[in-house]
Amino acid sequence: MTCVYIGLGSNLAHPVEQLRSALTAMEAIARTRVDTCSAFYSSAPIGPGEQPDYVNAVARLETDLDAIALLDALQAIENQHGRERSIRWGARTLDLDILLFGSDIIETPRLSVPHPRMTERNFVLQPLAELVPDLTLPDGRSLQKLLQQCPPNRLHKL
Ligand code: A4P
Ligand code: MG
Repeated sequence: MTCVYIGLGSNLAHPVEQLRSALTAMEAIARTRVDTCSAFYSSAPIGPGEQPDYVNAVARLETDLDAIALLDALQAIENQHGRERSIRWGARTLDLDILLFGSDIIETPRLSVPHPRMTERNFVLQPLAELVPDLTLPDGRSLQKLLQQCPPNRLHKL
C-alpha cells in the first residue's frame, strides 16, 4: 500500500457538502482506503477575478493503485461533482490534487508530484501539518519550515 495525501478544494455549490461527498466517493475507489481527513478550512481564493472563498482540506489515503490510475479515479469524482475546466485557477465545484504519492517524485505530462504549488499555499500546508506535523518532502524540505516561509493568506479552521 502507498500512503497518499490528497488536497481537496471547492468554492462553488456548497463547498462543505462537496468535500464531504468527495470523501465518501474516495472511499469507494478500488483498492483504496481513506485513512483520515484534516479539519475543513476556509481560505481566500488565489486566482483570477472575483471568486468566493474556498473550503480546503487534506485527506490521507492508502492505495494499491498506481499514481495515474488514482488520478483517473479522482478526475472521475471531480467530473461527477460537476467540475468544469475552463479558466485556470477559476472557481470550481471540486478540485482533487495528488499532493504526495508515497515518497515518489513524478514528472509526466499528466502528473507532477509532489504537487508543484503546494509549498507556497497555506491552505495545503496547514491541513497537511495537522495530519503529519513532522513531514519531510521527498526532496528533503521540512513541512514546518515551508509553513514558516509560506506567504500569508487568510485561512481559518471551520
Ligand atoms: N496534474 C498534474 N499534476 C497533478 C497532481 N499532482 N494532482 C494535472 C492532480 N492533477 C495534476 O488540473 C489540470 C491538470 O493538472 C490535470 O488534468 C492533471 O492531469 P485541473 O484540476 O484540471 O485544473 P486546475 O486545478 O485549475 O489547475 P491547476 O494548475 O492544477 O490548479 P491548482 O494549482 O490546483 O490551483 N485558492 C484557494 N484558496 N484554494 C484552492 O484550493 N485552488 C486553485 C487551483 C487555485 N486557487 C485556490 C485553490
Ligand atoms: Mg487540480
